Amino acid sequence: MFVDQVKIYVKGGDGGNGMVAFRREKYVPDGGPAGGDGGKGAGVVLQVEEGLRTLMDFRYKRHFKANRGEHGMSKNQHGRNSENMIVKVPPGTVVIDDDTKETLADLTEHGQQYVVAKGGRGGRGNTRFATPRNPAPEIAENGEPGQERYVILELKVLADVGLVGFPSVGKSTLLSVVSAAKPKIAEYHFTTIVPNLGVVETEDGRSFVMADLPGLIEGAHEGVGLGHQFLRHIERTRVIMHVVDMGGLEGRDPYEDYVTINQELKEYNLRLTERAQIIVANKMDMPDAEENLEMFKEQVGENVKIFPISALTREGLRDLLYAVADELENAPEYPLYEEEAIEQRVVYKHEKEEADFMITRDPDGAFVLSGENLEKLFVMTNFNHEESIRRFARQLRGMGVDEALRARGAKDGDIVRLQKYEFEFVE
Ligand SMILES: Nc1nc2c(ncn2[C@@H]2O[C@H](COP(=O)(O)OP(=O)(O)OP(=O)(O)O)[C@@H](O)[C@H]2O)c(=O)[nH]1
Ligand SMILES: [Mg+2]
Repeated sequence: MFVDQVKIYVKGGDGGNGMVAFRREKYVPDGGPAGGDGGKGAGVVLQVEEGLRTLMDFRYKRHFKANRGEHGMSKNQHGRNSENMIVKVPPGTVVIDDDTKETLADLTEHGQQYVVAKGGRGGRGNTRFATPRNPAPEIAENGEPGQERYVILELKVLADVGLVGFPSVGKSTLLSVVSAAKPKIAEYHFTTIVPNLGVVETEDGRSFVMADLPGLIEGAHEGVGLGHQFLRHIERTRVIMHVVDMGGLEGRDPYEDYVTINQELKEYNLRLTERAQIIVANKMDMPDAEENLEMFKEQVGENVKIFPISALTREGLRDLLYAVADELENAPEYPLYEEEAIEQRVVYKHEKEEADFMITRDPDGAFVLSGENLEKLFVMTNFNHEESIRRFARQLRGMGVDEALRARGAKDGDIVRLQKYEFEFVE
């Protein structure tokens, strides 16, 4: 099975900062605290969109950063929460954490959502820190940082479009020029022995999956040649591109070929004839091609769509791909019964249990503090206010940081680093 895969970076919006402010009333020099809370940062939300078939859109945009919450304001006004950022994904998208390789979500139903990066909560303003003992605190929190990570999106794709035709008509060549697939191409028959899939994008930004199948010959439905086992793959596709060689080099008659292949499809499974079929008249760069095409047109009649192209010179591809994308928009799905029993994967999520902090030493002897919880506490501290800083020091003590530093041999005046900041260890 062909897997489309892309790695993206997601970051939830940081929460807005809480504010330190005081009421200013006439004749009251220092009113009560009046700093509002920051708003919540937006999450990055993956949402299933039925119409999408591939992860092509992520080729161009791989970074998704949601908006931060608005900062708290004076007069106890809270900052606004930010709206989640919705990122559309095709049904069948599996979300994997790039670090842990853990499956985070398996998105299948239209509209299904998964918060892939949570937004941070808003920091509290100083009003929230008022107590009877400290009625006018100069303490506010900064917003909580939004979650950030790299995730892998994976999509197992089935072909939307199947290329059928006699051997050597140019099916693999066509796939190779409209997608990044690199199928083997050669002038001998049955070069392709397994189907190759490629993601195709039209100039107007639509995309679909095309399968290049081994050549069919007369009797394929009975197991002649290689095509038989691959007729199965055609069953899944919703549009058939029937490639006909207009070069006429091997003395074969394009119309006869065309009739033979259609007969094979029909004998194999009647329902294959219900598929929308687009005729691709290939090798139009050859000397006799125009003449052959005219004759072919007369033979097949009026109401069959024919797209003359040359996979070699890449002529006519744009219109052909547009026509395929148009057909796909209207074509029904053809579920295979054997695929009904798609395994329903249950996703078990476990939040990482982590130590609150870690202590290491830099070569210069400084103690280095790290750890997700500690760093979060740090960025949520408003260092503009002495009182906020003292609160941070208390929180560190509460987490056992002082004790642990002492145990590692820290003495009064030693340097302690946290991210790019330095403190002095004070006994
Ligand atoms: N002149 C010309 N030659 C082409 C064109 N497209 C393909 N060919 C040649 O035709 C030969 C067969 O091409 P393939 O793409 O391997 O054909 P295929 O239909 O995939 O063949 P099988 O895999 O064997 O069924 C190669 O030598 C190609 O270079 C075209 O538009 N013009
Ligand atoms: Mg081939």
